[in-house]
Amino acid sequence: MKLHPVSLNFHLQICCIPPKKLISMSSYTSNIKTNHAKLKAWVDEIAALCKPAKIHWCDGSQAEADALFNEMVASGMAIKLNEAKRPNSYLFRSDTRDVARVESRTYISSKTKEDAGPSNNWTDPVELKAKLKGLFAGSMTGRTLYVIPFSMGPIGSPLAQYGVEISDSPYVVVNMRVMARIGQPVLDALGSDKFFVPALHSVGKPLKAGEKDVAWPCNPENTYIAHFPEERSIWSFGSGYGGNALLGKKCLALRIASVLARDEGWLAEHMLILGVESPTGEKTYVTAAFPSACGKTNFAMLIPPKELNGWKVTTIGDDIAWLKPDKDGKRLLAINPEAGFFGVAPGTSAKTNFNALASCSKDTIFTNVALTDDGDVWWEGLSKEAPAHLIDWKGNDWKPGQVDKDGKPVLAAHPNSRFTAPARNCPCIDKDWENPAGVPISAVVYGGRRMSEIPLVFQSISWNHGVYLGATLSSEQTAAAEGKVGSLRRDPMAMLPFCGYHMGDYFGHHIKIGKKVTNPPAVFHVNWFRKGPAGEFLWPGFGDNARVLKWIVERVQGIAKAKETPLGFVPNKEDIDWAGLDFSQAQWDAVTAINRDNLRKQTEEQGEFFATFGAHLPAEIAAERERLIKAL
Ligand code: O2Y
Ligand code: MN
Repeated sequence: MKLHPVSLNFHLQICCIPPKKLISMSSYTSNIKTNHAKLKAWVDEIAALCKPAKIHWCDGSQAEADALFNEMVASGMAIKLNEAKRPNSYLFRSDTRDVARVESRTYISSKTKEDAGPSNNWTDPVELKAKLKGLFAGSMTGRTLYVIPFSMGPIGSPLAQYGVEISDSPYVVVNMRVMARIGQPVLDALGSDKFFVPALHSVGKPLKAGEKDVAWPCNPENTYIAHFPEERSIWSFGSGYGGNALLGKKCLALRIASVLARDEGWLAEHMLILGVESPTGEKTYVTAAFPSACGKTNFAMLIPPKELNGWKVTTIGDDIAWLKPDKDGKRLLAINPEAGFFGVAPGTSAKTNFNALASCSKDTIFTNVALTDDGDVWWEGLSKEAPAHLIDWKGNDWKPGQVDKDGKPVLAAHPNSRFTAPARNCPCIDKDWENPAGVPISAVVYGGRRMSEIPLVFQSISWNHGVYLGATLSSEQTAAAEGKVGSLRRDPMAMLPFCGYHMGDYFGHHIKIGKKVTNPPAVFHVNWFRKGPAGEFLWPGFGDNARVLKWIVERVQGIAKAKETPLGFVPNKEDIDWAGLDFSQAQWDAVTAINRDNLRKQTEEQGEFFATFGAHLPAEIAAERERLIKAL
């Protein structure tokens, strides 16, 4: 990979900023203390297996992060961005073979295949552990082993979970520092014997004596993202990217946490959490699950149209929610276990998501976006016009309109390029986003990308009907690479790649949770993506989704009206606030129309999907489907 010198202009600009004292990792000593015998023994055991050159216990301080970034800039792994334009921010370029989560190499290695269920890759845990031990043996030779104690959730919260990631990637350390709470406060919370999830990670590229490192070490031929649910442990080998390597996120906060939640009576969900504040200051919290590429981060941070006088949206989280019954068994309380956003960059702009853009205006780690000549970042969709010259995500010169040898456009940023930004930088972050008690959840929203049949919004008639809506969540494919364009990808509760056990049992667990609280959240289904005969979107989306959100909140409050249909409760046009939007009755009819015959056919087709869960499918879910078929 080529690392380009950035332009003179950029150098002139950063020269005007007084240089930060350059601390190096070799002169940095973390002052960290623990008397957790099990943790120390685990670190010793892994060090003996992986044979690192050094061990560093991370304290999570700014000085430590500075030293790590300095080392990565010096080695060519990172590029410091223009301090005047993007303070305290860095750009990384991954190996071109290591650019996304790899579901085909992700395993739920429970004791039995039955417990992993039909939606997960499974290998016998004894066999997989033996294979992984072979791969990890000596894998950190020539590298530093970093010990990263981390908390998912505010430290000390009754809803938080602790983990310790061992990784040989300094990129992982600096990302984990943004995405979770790390360092001494976590060790203090762990005390001498508290439970933690051991999460082992190696890029799988040992360095021989004198061997020069590459900018992004990885081992794509031998990548494994393995979860051992009974042991509550994670072993990840060969990839340094995103969800494969930042083990607090998908691996702990969803796959392992879903198992903990099943066993302990709570929910670990692939859901954003937002707050809706009415003009009178009343706050209602809502969670929402959308399959990938359905605009979750945009919805979590939406800005309502100014004409919706005084209605505001605040963000608790954009990806994961943990929900627990409160001590009186009345309602569900939720936290966002994360501390940052690992957002997809392309398509993010001041128009689509002003708040996400503001979140990454400083203190941000960018991966696989393009570099501008003045040391800033750019990606497709950030501005209408691309700059006249860029260095693309592969490190090559790039000009607008560039095509490859087959005539295909060359992208400046990888489609899965990311920003890792602290949640505290988000202008609309909720004042209670770190409240250790969590926030009360009044509504759950499931959303799919459906071009026809499914109306803009409807409300379930009961919690169990809501579980059925989540279980049948699906999206039509948008890109040929993901499957046949337009074909339905079923993604129950948007958890298909993230549930750590049998999905049928997971539906049953949702049903049980509904019975554990006297006031379970109301459940809604939304579809922003309905299209007209010419392929045009029928709903404006983005900020106008706040109109739907307002109806949802007013339904919960018992204010808004709706009509009963076989699908559930659907608003009449007059039940929605149209201030500032000219939307005709015909447009409304088109975006909410129900074709009973087509819907019945689709509901009947769910039978094949449900059959894959065998006896694990709860009778309540089967009954909801039967009821709908009859009603249609
Ligand atoms: O490719 C990756 O590793 C990122 S995947 C991701 C990142 C942030 C939030 N959600 C997701 C996802 O796949 O759901
Ligand atoms: Mn996600």
